[in-house]
Amino acid sequence: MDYDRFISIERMEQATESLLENGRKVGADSWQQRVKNQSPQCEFGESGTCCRICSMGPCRITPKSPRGICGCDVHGIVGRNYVRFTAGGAAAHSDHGRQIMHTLYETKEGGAYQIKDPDKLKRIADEWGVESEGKDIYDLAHEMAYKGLLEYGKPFGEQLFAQRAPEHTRELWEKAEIMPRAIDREIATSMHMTHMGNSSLAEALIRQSLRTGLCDGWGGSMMGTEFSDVMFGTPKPLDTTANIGVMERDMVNIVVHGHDPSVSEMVVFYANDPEMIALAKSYGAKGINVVGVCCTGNEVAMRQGIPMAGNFLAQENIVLTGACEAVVVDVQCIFPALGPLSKCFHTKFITTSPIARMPDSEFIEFHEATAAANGKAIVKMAVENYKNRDWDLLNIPDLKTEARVGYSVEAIKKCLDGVTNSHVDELGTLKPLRDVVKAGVIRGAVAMVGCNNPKVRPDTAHIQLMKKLIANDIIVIVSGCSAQAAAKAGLMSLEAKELCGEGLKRVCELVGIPPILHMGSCVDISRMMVLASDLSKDWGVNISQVPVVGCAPEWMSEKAVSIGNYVISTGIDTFLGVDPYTKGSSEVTELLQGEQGVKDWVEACFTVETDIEKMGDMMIQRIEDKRAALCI
Ligand code: BF8
Ligand code: SF4
Repeated sequence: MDYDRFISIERMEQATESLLENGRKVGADSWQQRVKNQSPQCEFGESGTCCRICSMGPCRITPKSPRGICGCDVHGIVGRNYVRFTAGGAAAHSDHGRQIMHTLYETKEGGAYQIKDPDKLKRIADEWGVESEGKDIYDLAHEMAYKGLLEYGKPFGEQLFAQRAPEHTRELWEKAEIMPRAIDREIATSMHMTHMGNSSLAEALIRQSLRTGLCDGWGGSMMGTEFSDVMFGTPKPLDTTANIGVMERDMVNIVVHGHDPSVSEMVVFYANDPEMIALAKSYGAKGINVVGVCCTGNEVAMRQGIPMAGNFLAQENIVLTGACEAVVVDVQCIFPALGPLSKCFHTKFITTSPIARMPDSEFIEFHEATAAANGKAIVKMAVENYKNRDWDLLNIPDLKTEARVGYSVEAIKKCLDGVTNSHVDELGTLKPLRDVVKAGVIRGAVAMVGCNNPKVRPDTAHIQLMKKLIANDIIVIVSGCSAQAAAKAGLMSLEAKELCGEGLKRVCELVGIPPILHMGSCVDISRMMVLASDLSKDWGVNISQVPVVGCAPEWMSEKAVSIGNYVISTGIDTFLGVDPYTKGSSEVTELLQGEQGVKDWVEACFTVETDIEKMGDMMIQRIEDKRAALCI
């Protein structure tokens, strides 16, 4: 199959339509149909004004009934719902981080999990005050894993990684009383505060939301990212492919989906095992093709060059091709619909985590200690399923793009350093980036993140905004499903420089980068925090002054709310395309979006805007305002 330079939304939609047609032949359900079944959606839920925290409720706030049975007003109800939304997201991200720390604890010489980036481990040990000199690298890994796990429940003190933030940011956190403590404590406090008969003061609830977000972004997520790099390698630029056409007609297709790379790394390893490849050939396949969906897809794309088959709302499409031997999932963002859907085809739906158990799946429990055997069993099950394919149902749309991925902070510094020869230290420097932004060759940066949501025409907001921003010389850094939207459209190829303004185009040519930089999965938004923090220190200005904004135009998950809280707490204005169920309270809306709340505490706030063109204009304006304030 040839590669497409760029793929339009319309072509992707036509492909989806042909896949849905495939599904109709076998009586498959679809999210498109379920959206119709669920419409109209509940307005109380949407505005955040329904409380069912105790069984005197549910209480719904209307002009006729302005208080719940306990007397809680609308601001308390909306605020409590918002804290719980955040806590759910922080718990998910941080538990993923915890899993990574357990995997780190299982590393050993010659074992299933090893240390691929020992220098990074030593650097973090140094930051955490752990002596690494003269220690066996695996002893150090185990010591660091133990110390990292204590970050979840230590009785006193703040998150160790919070020390990375600039002095000024830390002062703001102290003053606002949002410095993140132990991760489990912030999540438990959020649940406790919102129990019936506790906090109903909106301001206190929003402060706790920020603090809980921070324990995720500068705690659990950051550990997830940093120690995944230590074990699986710190991403460097590499080429891969994207969109549904990465499924191969004559190969065993295994889709890895979810978030935790501990599982997918093993699947990728055994898909390359000569014994497994020989087995696949014995069934008539040409080999084994592993492709990724959602953030697991990002993880293995960034480190192994595994093709990215699709993002959140494309997950059913993968099965609908009829070419999928197995969908192997770990945790988060997995549609329970995949169970019944896989039954309409020959696909094996393999769940692996006790955290994500689903009906109609085959459960192969994945343990760090037995990872190799588990990984091999999964690949074998997929290979043996090739013979059950119904060739009449095969429909792989002809859509495939090229993408360059792998821009960790380390990789970005190295790329920039290579151009200027301003070799400062072995880790490189952000000075060239600062200089081109100062000179106005690049006007600024947008960190675009988050999901798809049927409330927004899938991928349109991501793609439309990215095109507008790069045309205006604004570089875009991406993660999660936003990254995959870019890759599917071809915006992550070097060719995408043709869509840029003159300044950004020159930089892309000189440095040899695409204008949209893939920084990884959603836990990797912590990379963006480190980048912003390093840039601000290098520049000698506060993070809130750097011409950078955040954006989640199609977000849907609790994790995205947690992310939003830590991104604004870090000093980065953030634009949302979907309201976080807060519009029912003028007080909560003012705290999150106005001048008097979070803006005052942490120098950044949210803007909610559903008109995409308008949102793009507002982000460009915000970047220009920040430039003007810096007199650049
Ligand atoms: O953590 S962007 S749909 S896959 S929540 Fe989920 Fe959203 Fe995708 Fe990754 Ni992030
Ligand atoms: Fe109703 Fe108050 Fe109970 Fe919520 S906590 S359900 S508002 S009585």
